[in-house]
Amino acid sequence: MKARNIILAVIIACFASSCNKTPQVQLVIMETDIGNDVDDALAMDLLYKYQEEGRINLLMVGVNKDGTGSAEYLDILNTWYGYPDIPIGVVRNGAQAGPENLHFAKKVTLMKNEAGEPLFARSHPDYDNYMDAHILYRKVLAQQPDHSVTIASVGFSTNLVRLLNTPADEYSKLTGKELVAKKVKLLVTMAGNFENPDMHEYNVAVDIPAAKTIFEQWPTPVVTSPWEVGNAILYPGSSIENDFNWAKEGHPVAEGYKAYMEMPYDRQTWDPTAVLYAVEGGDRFTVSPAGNITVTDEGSTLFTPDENGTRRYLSVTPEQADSIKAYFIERITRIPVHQAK
Ligand SMILES: [Ca+2]
Repeated sequence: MKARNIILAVIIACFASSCNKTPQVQLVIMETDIGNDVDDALAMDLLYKYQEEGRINLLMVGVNKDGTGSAEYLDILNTWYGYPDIPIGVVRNGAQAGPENLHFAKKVTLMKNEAGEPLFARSHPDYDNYMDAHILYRKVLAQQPDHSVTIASVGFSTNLVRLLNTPADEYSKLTGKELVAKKVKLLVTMAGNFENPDMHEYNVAVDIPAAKTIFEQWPTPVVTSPWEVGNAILYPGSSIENDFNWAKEGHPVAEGYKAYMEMPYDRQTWDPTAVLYAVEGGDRFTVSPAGNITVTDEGSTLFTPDENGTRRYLSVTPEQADSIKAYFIERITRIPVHQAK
């Protein structure tokens, strides 16, 4: 083939395979009540794996569980996975204000090695001085392109409502609601139950007024992965026992899993399903038509189809559940790049 023809062939091949497109790095924010249930930790693992693959830029993590244990555990995770400077914002006087219980994340922060030193390294151990999450959102969002950020919210909606209610400040002239409308593309929540209206799903029930505000007033599209989705996909305790032996000095997610309940147990993957949708979209799920979601005073979530609505919820067939479960195991058991060095 003559040189000119080779160049032509390459150009044609490029068009055919879209090789001229650079893969888009998604801008993602995680909002978590990590410490209450271990699925938040599995969800964080998924996010770090997407980050190391160059598929996302995790801009910040907001914590909506009171106390410093959650932030300290997230600092451990950020450090262990090789991203020590992902900023963490916290809640003060949130929905679970009061003395902090000895939750699984707190237990991991207290773990020691054989020499009696902390088992896991920290990077920013000034947890009492972490920024309020709803203000950190303003700082971070103000720097992003318009309509570019996806938020995955897998705990209570306290910080997100506080963000909506913020006034203009040093970071942006916009109100919180205006800033969200301008910068955020999509909010994905783990919340609600659309199979059983009598069930008051935990993330909704702990802060019902906040959940009401989010589903009824949040100014971007919202997709929620409800209780029944994560309930259909159980992460196997046998994987925690068998698939992490490569982590000779401890794995902060596997240690958290073992500290959460008596082993072995299989656990629902509520929060990982929300993260999966936030990053990869709906291909692995069944997505409802557009509609509206309301939250009752008791904490039930009700869906009304409406072609002009901006709310949707996920469901899974048994086949989809099996496929997502295998996908989660494959990704979560993978050695992070930072640990393989
Ligand atoms: Ca959670």
